[in-house]
Amino acid sequence: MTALDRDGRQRAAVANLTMPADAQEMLELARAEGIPTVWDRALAQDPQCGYCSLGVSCRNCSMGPCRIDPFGVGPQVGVCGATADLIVARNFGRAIAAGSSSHSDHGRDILEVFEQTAKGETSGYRITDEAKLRRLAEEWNIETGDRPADEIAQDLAEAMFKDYGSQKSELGFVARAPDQRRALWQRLQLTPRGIDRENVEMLHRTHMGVDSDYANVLLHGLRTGLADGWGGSMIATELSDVMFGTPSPVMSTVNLGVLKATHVNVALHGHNPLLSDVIVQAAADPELIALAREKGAEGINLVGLCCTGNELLMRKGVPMAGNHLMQELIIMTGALEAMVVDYQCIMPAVTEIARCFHTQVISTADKAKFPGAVHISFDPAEGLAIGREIVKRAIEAYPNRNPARVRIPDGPVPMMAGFSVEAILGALGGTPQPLVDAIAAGSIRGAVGVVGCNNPKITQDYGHVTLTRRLIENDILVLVTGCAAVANGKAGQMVPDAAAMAGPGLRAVCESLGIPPVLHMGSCVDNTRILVLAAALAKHLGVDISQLPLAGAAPEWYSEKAVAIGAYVVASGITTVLGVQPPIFGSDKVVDLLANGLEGVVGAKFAVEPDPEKAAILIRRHLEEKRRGLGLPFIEPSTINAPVAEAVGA
Ligand code: SF4
Ligand code: MSK
Repeated sequence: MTALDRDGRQRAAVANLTMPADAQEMLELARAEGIPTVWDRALAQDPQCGYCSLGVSCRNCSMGPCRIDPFGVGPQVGVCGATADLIVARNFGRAIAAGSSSHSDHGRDILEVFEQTAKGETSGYRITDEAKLRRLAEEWNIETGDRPADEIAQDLAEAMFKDYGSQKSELGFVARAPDQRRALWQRLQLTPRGIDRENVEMLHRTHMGVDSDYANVLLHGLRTGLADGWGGSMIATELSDVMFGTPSPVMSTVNLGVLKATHVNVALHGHNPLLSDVIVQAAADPELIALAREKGAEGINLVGLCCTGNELLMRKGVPMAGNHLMQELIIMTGALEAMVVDYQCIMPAVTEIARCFHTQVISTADKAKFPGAVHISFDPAEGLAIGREIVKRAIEAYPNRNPARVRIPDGPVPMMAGFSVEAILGALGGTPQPLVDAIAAGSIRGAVGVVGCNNPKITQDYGHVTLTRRLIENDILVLVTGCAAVANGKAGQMVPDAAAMAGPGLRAVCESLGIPPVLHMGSCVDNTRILVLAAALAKHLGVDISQLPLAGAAPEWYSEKAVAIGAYVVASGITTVLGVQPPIFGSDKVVDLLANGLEGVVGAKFAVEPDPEKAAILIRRHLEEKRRGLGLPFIEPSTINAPVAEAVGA
C-alpha cells in the first residue's frame, strides 16, 4: 500500500523500506498517526544533490563553494584550480578523518576512565578482566610480575595516551600485524604514528593549497584509517574488555518484542559502554526496583540500541531492541520511558518523536547535547549515582505512559553474541589451527566480516541478511559487528540452529562446536577484533593478511566511521565491498585507484555492489582467488538459494 506524504509525494510501501516485521508494524503506525520518520525525511530530500553525490562539490574555503560539472560543459576546476580528482579525494580523506576521530575519541574517553579507575577516582568501575590487563601490559613491554593491577593499569594508560600524540614513529598495537604487512606499511609510509597526528594531518593536507595530488591524499587517508583500526578503536575495544569483561558466548533476544508492557523500559543508545554499564548496575538496585513497583510496574527492563546495545549484549546478554533505523520506531511502541543516549548515530529527530509520547530522551555526554533532551552530565567520579538518577527519572516517567497507546510487536527472536577473539580461539582449543584446517580442507571456504549500519537508501536489513545468507550457504563463515549483527540476529541467523542454513562444510563445523554460522564480534569499534583474528591467522600461517581467503562488506553503511573502517580494513589487506555508493564517482581516477590500483599497492581494494545477491558472488569469487593463491582446493558454489524474506517472516 502506498500513500502520500504531507507534501503530496508518493511514499513507498513499508515493505519496500524495511524488512523486519516489527519495523513494518511500527512504521505503519507512524504513518497512521502522521508522525514523520527517517524515511519521510529521506523522501523530502529527494532528489539529493548530484554534485555532492558524486563528491565534486567543495566548500573548503571561502573563495568557494565550488563544483565541477560532471558533464564536462561547465567549470572543470574550482576557483583555486582544484580538479574533480582532487576535490573527490579531499572529501573522501576528510570523511575518513571524521570517522577515525569519532572512534578514537571514544577510545580516549574509555582510556581516561580506565586511568581514573586505576587511580581509585571513579565510582562504579573496576578492572574486571585482570588476566587481559596483564597480557596487554606484557604486549606493551610494561612490567607485570606480582605488581598490583592498579599500578600496571596506570602504566598501561600512560603508554596508551602517548599513542594519541605525535611523539612516536609507530602505534603500540601495530606490532600485532604480521611482519610482511608492517614492512609494506613502512615502505609506503603508511605506518600510523600518532592517532591525533594522522587525523590532524589529514585536515591540514586537505586545506586549500596543501596536498594537491589526489593519490597522495588518498594514501594518507589509508594511514589515517590505520590510526583508527590499529589505534583508537583497538584501544577502545581492549580497555572496554579489561574494565567490563571480555565477551564470551551468551544467549539473548532481539527486536522490539524485547520491550515489556508491564515494566519500566529504558533503551540505551549510542556507542560508549561507560555510562550504560553503571545503568545496568543501578537497574539492579533493590531500592529502585521497589520504587518501580510503587509506581505500578513489575520491574525495570533495560534494552539496547545500536552499538551501546551491542556492548551490553556482548558482555551481559542485555536484550537488543534494534539497529540504527529502529531508534524512532522504538518510541512508537508507546512503552519506552527513557532513551538514554551517549554519542554517535543518534538522530537529532528522536527528541521530536519523543514529544509525541511520554518518553524522556536523556543525553549524557557533554560533547553530544540534543535540544529537547534532558541533559545529565556524565562524571565517572559519580558514575553509580548518575546511573541511579537516570533510572529514577525513567521510573518517574512510567505513570505518564498512556496504556491505550502501547503497542509492542510480538515475538523477540533468540540470538547468540559474545564472540571475542579470546572466545573464538577458546572454542577452537586455544589455537587457530582447527580453523586453518577447516579452510584448508575446504569445509570452510573463507571468512567475511559483514559490518556497518542501516541506510534509508536500502530496504532496512535486506542487504545484511541477504548477503550473509548467501555467504553461509556457500560455506563462508561470517563475522558481524554493529548494526549488521543486529539485522542478522533479527533474521534468526545467529543461533546455533542456524547452522542448518549453512552449506554442508560450515554446517558440520558449527554443529560440532555448537556455534552459529554468523558470529557476533561486537560494536563498530570492535571491528578491530576482526583485524586481530585476521592477523593471528596470517601469523600462524606465516603469510600476509592479503593472502588469506578473507573479505569485508558494508552492505548498508551510512556513517563516516564506516569510511574509516573501510580504509583500515583495505589498508590491512582485506578487500571490501560497499553496498551504498560512496561519493567518489565524480572522479574516474579516484574510482580507478580505490577499485583497482590499490590492489597492487596494499594487496586489497574497494568494490561497490548495491545488490547483495551479486555482492555474494563477487565475494565468493574473490575468496576462490585467494584460495588458489594459497594452493587450496576449489569448492563448487552452493546450490542452496533460500528466500531470505522467509527468514524474517516478511
Ligand atoms: Fe573552491 Fe578550491 Fe576553495 Fe574548494 S578549496 S572551495 S575548490 S576555491
Ligand atoms: S551503530 S556506525 S549505524 S553500525 Fe555503531 Fe550502527 Fe553504523 Fe552507527
